[in-house]
Amino acid sequence: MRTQQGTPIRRDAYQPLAYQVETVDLDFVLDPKATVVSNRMRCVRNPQAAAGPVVLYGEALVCLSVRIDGAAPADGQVRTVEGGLEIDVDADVVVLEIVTRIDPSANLTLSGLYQSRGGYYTQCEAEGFRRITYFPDRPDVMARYTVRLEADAATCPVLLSNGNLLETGTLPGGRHFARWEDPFPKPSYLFALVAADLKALERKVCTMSGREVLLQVWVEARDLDRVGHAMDSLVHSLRWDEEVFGLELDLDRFMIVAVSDFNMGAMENKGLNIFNTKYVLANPDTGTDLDFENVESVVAHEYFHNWTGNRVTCRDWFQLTLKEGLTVFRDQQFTADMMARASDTPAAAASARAVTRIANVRGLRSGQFPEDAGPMAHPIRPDSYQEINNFYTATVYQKGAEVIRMLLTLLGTEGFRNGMDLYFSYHDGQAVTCDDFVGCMAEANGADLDLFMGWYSQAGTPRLKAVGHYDAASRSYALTLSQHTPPTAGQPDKQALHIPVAVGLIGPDGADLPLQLEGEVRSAGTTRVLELKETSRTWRFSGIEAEPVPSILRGFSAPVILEVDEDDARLAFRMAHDSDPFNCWDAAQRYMERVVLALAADAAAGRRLEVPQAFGHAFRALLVNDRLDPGFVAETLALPSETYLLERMQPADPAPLRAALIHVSRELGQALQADLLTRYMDLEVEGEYRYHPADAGRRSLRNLCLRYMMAWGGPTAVQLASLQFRTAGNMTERYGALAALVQSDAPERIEALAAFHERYRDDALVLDKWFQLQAGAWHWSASAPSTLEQVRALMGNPAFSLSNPNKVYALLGGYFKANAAEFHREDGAGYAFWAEQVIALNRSNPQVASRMARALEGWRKFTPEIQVRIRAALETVAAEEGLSPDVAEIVGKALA
Ligand code: B3K
Ligand code: ZN
Repeated sequence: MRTQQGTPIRRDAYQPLAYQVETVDLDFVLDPKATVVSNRMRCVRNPQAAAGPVVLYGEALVCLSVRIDGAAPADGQVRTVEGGLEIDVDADVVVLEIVTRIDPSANLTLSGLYQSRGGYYTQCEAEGFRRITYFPDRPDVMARYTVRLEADAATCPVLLSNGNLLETGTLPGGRHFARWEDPFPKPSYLFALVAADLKALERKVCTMSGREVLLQVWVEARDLDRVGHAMDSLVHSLRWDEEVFGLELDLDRFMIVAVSDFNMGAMENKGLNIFNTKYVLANPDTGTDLDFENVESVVAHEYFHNWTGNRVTCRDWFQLTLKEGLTVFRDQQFTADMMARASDTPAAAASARAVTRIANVRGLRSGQFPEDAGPMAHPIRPDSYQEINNFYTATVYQKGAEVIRMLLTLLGTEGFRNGMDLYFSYHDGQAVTCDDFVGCMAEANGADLDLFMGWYSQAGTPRLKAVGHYDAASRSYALTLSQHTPPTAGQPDKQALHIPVAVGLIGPDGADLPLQLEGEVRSAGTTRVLELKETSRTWRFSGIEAEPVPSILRGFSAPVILEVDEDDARLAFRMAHDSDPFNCWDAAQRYMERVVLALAADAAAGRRLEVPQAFGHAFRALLVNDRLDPGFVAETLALPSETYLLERMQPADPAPLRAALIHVSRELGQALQADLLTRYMDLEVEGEYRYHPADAGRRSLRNLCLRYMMAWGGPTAVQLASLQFRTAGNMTERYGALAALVQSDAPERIEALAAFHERYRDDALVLDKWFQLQAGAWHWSASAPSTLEQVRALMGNPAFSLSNPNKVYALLGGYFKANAAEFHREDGAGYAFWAEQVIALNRSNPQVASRMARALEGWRKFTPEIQVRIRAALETVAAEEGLSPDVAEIVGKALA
């Protein structure tokens, strides 16, 4: 049933199962070491499938008994096969009763049923349900569930599962039980249970059709003062989905539960979302503006899955982007709308939207572009995998969302909504494919999207080249767009894709020109979407009085790398005049990238580093422009991420890149000391903390000014940072000051880190920030201790634990993934440490181990000397006995 380990599972091998499950009745007698699960399934032959046995997957289960239609199985009727059981059945309908035993306390994988701080929690996506009971654990098996839970009443007073509560009661021996029923058929990956000592914040709201629903956010009692924002976010999400997509909550009760030990962000189990505490808990004293924003968007994301994922689900895991790309797109739109709605003026709203879009694209460029350029490159709908958990990727999620956004761009708001409506009208209650989704978009709009499907099958980031030519005699401007996608692992040949390219032309005075394409009778608008469907095509704009400056790919209308020949002066011009805020930001990023990479080349060659004066001027012009929204200015003045720059540097070399980044920061800090200080002083936010885009923008720019000041150094910067640290009224200011102080080697650095630790010593989530900040610390001065030594020392801190994913992501992830120059140190000690930790994690939690392993997958972009050292570390891990499929796939592909 399961192919041998190491052999990939292929998308084109999909076959429906011979037997589906109609109803499941589960009974859990919860016990830390010996939980007994009784499972009664009514299985029905699938007339569309080839004949075959009932296929039940199972992993880490002790089978206690099997009964078939109430009787013991005949000899040979039940076969144990690799990965589960097969049962031969003649009838069209059969009732199977299977009792198994599991050990939640020993389950460190955090997949299936496990324990966290004394409670019981589940995580079933993608294939965790088979670690709870034998089941056809595939998303195309949708069944109706009832669940009975029984546990110790003192330690687990709260018993939750999907759907509606039917009954509760007490039992002898200090035990109690609850019965739940989920009225909606669902795939097993959406099953959940929670049995723990929790308290709920509750709210009742009316849905659009006037039904009253109960919303609950369950947390440990001590955290109740931090759940208000999550509850508000849930209410906002519910309203937004009603208003924007006409989608209503379909249950009488919707629950969110927070748990400290969780592999990822959150999980959309039907009616019972389970969240990492990181994405539920936030109050001004413990959460930054970014935390507030993340809570809001993750709550929204999981809530939106109720329709895009749960009501309509995936036929198989290759279709993952069907629900993830679409739901990320929906949460991005929600965040942009929320930010805009909270803004005080239309200009502020536009700016807030741009800031959201910029954050999306920053994430794509630093997270997805490297993936597309490395050994894990895959289309948003992969063709094969060895371990599905490795495919919850930036490509499936973030690039998947960009693909949906392109559909919106091509079809318009109304056309897109019509496509969504058609999708639900055809497929509600079904498990479907990406073709079904795009088919609805095409049908609802009479559009031809055949070529567009290439985005689902082709891996790699397309290069879009733009070349313009102005002809003064005919007063016309010709714009030629060409596309080319470099080969990716296993996909040497690429075809042309359907790319929407939003374009504007800026006149010499900085104003957008009205656009009239050759053959049109009049001009229309100042931004036009050109649809590139071939390798290359030229568009001609007429009535252009003087040579314009083109602004290509406005709003980042496609997930491509834009190649356009622009000199520094033209970039500075666009920074000052591009009416598209995204492209204005992008011009600044391109300018910074060019300056930093040139300096890195100088550093590598041992030349003197000099920042061009014009760059300082362009930077200053943005810094002092108080007509611009501070949040937007903060985005434009923040250097491109090191991860993204490493991707752009050929060959990648972290040490000179870091030297260049430090040099640029110092030079800007010095040249602009006075302006930075003025801005810093002016941007202080008075009054009580509120999570609001305007305030968040001011705090963000103010903290950035502080970091530039600190980069240059000097006692004023240290004093200001210390003062901000000591007097901060909220976490955004406190953490911002700490992040600045960590750049210095003044005694205040140590004092602040100690004070922060002391204040939050019992607060796991805040301590994660403390770990992460130190793991990501740059080496600003020769006297600072090495980060690796610090990370090793921090692993000994009593608050650190390898079995808590948040701690691993903060400390080890902070070092491996967000501190390139320190991790790639010349002596290779960073890699030895990486191999040691990946091997240790592989034994307990393969999913977390695999995430850490991925830190080195892009190793072939580095210099030959660096590659030699990394190869040795990869080979050490590859040679390890008992490697999980998760880690084996990553290192195997990296070395292939
Ligand atoms: N669907 C889950 C992710 C499950 C990951 C399993 N390894 C969260 C989300 O995307 O909403
Ligand atoms: Zn999701």
